[in-house]
Amino acid sequence: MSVVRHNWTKEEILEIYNKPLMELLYEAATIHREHHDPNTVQVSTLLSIKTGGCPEDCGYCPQAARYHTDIKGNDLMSVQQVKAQALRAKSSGSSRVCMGAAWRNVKDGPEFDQVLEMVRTINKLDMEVCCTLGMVTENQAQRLAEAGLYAYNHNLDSSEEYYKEVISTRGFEDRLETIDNVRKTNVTVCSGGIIGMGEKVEDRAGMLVALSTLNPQPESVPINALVAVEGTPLEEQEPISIWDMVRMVATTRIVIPETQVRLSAGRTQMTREGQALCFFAGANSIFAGDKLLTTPNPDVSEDMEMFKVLGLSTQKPFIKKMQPESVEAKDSQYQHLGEKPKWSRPDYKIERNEEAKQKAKILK
Ligand code: SAM
Ligand code: DTB
Ligand code: SF4
Repeated sequence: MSVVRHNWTKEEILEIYNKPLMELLYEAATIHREHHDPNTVQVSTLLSIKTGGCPEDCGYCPQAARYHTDIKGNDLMSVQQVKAQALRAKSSGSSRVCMGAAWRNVKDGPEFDQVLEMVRTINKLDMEVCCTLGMVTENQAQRLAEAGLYAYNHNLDSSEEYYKEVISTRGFEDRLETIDNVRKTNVTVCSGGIIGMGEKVEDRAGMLVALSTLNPQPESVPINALVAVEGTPLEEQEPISIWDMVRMVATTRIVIPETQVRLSAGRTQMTREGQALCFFAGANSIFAGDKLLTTPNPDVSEDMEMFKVLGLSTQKPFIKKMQPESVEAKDSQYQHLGEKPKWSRPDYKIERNEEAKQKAKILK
């Protein structure tokens, strides 16, 4: 049985990533089988509960207000709308719902209270509930935990070095702090990143160093292929090859053996054969539904057909960790503290992101 190591070095991870492909696949698939059922895949449905208008400058993101993209923004959804969508997701085979909001950070107040109610509502449907709402303080993470949140997604996105080329409005260390705040609660951590943003293979390895040396390691690691959206600073980025995705998935499986490796954005560009290789290499989760947050994703029916062809079945909820209990708002032991997360690099600017902002202004 392979042991979980928290001292991986970049050199070791690069050596794994660059192995002859057949060696890499064999090693990853062997480790995958030691820790997971290779024939089940967790299906999670994304719900964009608040879309667009985000003040951040993440260079890949169509929801950043400063870029000129074609998405339709929305205010925070109602609890009833979320419940209806969660029920639909459950009936089509999802065991988890991930609610995303285009926020820089969580702010205490009525909108956060509404999100807490959404968490309670979905947990009561016996589904795993995940949220990705930007930065959170420890008190906010505790309130989410108390409402019955199962997982919190906050990605490192890239290596610490390349991160600085993509995002200026918050730092890598701010992200680590949010992950740390979540870790202080019973909520599991979901953290991964994006490949295909122009980073080097060394940056992919660097991101895996940062994730694998967290102790405990994240319970879930999404690997996204960049969806290059027109109007964002990364609009002209060439799509990555499937081999890069397979190598990244396999390497993640080897260095973070117990995690759910989530084959995330970019599946519309992958063939079934390509995705099958990713599952063989250790991916055991996907996002289902014809939309991710704002960009397209394969139809659920296509995914279910793929599962049939590959003999895969869908993972039941709460098999890795018990279902949390939801405490009602009136019984909560936590107060609104009105805290703001720290911001480590207030004056830092990325030229490419500034140019995209200027271009968006001219186009308006
Ligand atoms: N606003 C919150 C935040 O940034 O933490 C939550 C939502 S954000 C859209 C969640 C993650 O989606 C990002 O960290 C990034 O990894 C991924 N993402 C966003 N846009 C993407 C794109 N165009 N292609 C691939 N992944 C993307
Ligand atoms: C993650 O790592 N990928 C998902 C989820 N976590 C929130 C989001 C992908 C978003 C892709 C771009 C979009 O659809 O807006
Ligand atoms: Fe905002 Fe999140 Fe998009 Fe960054 S990734 S611009 S924080 S929605």
